[in-house]
Amino acid sequence: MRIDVITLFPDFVRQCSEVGVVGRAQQRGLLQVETWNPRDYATDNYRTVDGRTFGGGPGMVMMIEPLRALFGALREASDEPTHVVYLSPQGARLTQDRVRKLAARPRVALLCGRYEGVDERLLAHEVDEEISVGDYVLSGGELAAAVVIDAVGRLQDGALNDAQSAQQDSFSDGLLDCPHYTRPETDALGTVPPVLLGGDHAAIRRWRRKQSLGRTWLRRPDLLAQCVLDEESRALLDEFRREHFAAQHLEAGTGPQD
Ligand code: 4HQ
Repeated sequence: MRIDVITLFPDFVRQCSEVGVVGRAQQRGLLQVETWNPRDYATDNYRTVDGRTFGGGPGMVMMIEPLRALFGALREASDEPTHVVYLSPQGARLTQDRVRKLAARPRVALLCGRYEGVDERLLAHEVDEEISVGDYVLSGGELAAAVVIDAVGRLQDGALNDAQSAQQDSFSDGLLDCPHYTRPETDALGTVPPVLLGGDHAAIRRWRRKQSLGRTWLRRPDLLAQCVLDEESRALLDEFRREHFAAQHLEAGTGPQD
């Protein structure tokens, strides 16, 4: 897939996308990230890309004209239609579901705003989808775009090896990830759950599923409420809850009878 990023800071976005799994996906030709700088499409001597906001008040707004010219060039240069995303706190929250849908498209353009954002008329005309990476304010859309590139890039076929498999991720089934451990087996900080050392793969799968369910119940009940659990999952979650309450009573030196 190809991602075009429209940004006043192309070097920053490119550097963000060149590391790790997603950088490797680009080297393998699974993902292509290109940048477009609105400043290159400004027509005055100062290469102006922003103007004062009508109605007064502080802050600048990215102007229509350079972006119109840029989108003209971008669409001219693409053989396929491009799905255009504007990153902003007013957008729909980015979820793994949205990431999957974007990852399935052949071409996506990410429009990064600086200052107070982009003239609304340009957005209405060029943008297909507005996405937010969370309810906080960034100083520009670049970091949000880097988040999208990373999450989408790693889902490209061949980007992850078996060990990294996307199926094991948090959210791949709507649940949080289970805990992970590595050497040493025993440490001053504690011991590894024995089931993980035993080599009983069915028991390990069951334990991991139970932890995923339990952690989602403890930490993100909102996510759990969205899940349809089969009978085995409900049983595992019940088991987790019983163990959780038993451990709590043990800690408090009380029992369910108190
Ligand atoms: N901004 N999710 C304001 C964000 C943001 C977010 C990007 C700041 C756009 C104009 N983008 N500019 N949160 O805070 O995506």
